[in-house]
Amino acid sequence: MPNKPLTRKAPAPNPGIVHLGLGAFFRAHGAIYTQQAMAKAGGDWGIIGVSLKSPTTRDALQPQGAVYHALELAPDGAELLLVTSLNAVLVAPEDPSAVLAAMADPAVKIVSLTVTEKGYCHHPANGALDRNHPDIIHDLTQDSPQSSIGYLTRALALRKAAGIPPFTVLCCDNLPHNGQLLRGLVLEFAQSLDPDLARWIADNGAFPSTMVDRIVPATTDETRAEVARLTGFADAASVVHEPYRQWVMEDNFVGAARPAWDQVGAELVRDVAPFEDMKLRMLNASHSALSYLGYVAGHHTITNVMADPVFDAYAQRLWAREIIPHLTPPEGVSLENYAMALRARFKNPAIQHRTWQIAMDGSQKLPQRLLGTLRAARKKGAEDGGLILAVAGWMRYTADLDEAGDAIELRDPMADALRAAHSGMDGAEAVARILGIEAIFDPSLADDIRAAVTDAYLALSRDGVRKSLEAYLAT
Ligand code: CS2
Repeated sequence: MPNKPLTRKAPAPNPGIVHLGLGAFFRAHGAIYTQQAMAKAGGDWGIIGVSLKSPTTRDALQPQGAVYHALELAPDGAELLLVTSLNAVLVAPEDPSAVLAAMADPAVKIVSLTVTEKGYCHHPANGALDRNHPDIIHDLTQDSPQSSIGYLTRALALRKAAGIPPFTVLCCDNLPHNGQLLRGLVLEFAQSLDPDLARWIADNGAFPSTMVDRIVPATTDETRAEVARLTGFADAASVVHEPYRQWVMEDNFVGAARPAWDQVGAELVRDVAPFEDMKLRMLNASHSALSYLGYVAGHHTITNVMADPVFDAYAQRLWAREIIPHLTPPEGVSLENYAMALRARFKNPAIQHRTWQIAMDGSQKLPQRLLGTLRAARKKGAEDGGLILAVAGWMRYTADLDEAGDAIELRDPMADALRAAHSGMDGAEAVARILGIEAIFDPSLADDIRAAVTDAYLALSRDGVRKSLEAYLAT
């Protein structure tokens, strides 16, 4: 029997949120929390989703009334949810003024974002606005924006002009102090447009920091086929995710206006920093380390990497001896238990999370995931061989070929600079050149780790990943 077309049965909820960056992560995380919060406590919190680049998600969602299935995959079974919290989907480049109008609508109280690290047009090493970024150059001179910073600031200007309060800006990307960081970027951009606007945003705006967590691999044809098999519907926009989820946010919203996320499992706290440090430096750090080293060694998914005892032991030692000692746990949380839970999540055989996907955009991820911990370890003269291997593993991944001799598909906004660093260079020279990229490495840290990273890089290139990990584990 052919699959039925998916349609919306009940009316879409009235909008209260605009979300920039309608990828699989938000559809499997924030959109579900919001749906549950509306079901529990009511409120007009329908979400206008905005794709900043491509029409693909809109083209998938629109014909089915912006509803889709989320498939939760546990080691021992699957569970389906029909997600109905989206109100509409816009594609920014097709009609920037429609996006600005939605953001300037007084009914909209929150603009949330998952635009990935590189979507903030900032310098990863120090968080400053990248004024040479083509989108920022464009957005400072043209009314119709391209970047998320441009959209936020121009929409806030419209609200100021209309005499309505700003929306709360809710950053949901894996960046340290993400709210504070985004506030700084928006204020810097606004200052260049109009200092009065910058002052108004500083005085009236809110940029709560958040920690978001759920493993959401990219949807594939196989997962779409599985959703069709389970539901009987052809759903072009389904997402898959693990059972675990966490959302911790600073309780700082303009006019205290927000969905009752706290009634459906989100934690509203005064200080997000310990949660975000724990997540970025444990989950994301090991995710990146395992992805670079695993990818080069020929492992396609995190589950496969973790099924290899050498990688499993590497991850455990990294958490226990090189990361946890430099963290302050959130109150009541055991970091050892958190590590054990991570290990189980990474081993979930139902989740096919590709190392290639996680390895993407390393230049934007390294500082907050690995380099902060490395700096702390160096300062104390603490053990850091696993962190060094992770950094060297990333550099190895930016070289041409993996260990099987296949071309590495490097995806990174700095790919050209990284490739150039390797071109015609021997290993030590390539490492020195990459460590010289100041947008990633602060120069004093680069000097401090040069010798160790060079040794690790040469060992990885000469002996291979597995042998290098074995040698590390033997020390
Ligand atoms: C991953 C994250 O792709 C990546 O870089 O480390 O997307 C990770 O799966 C999430 O942060 C989990 O919450």
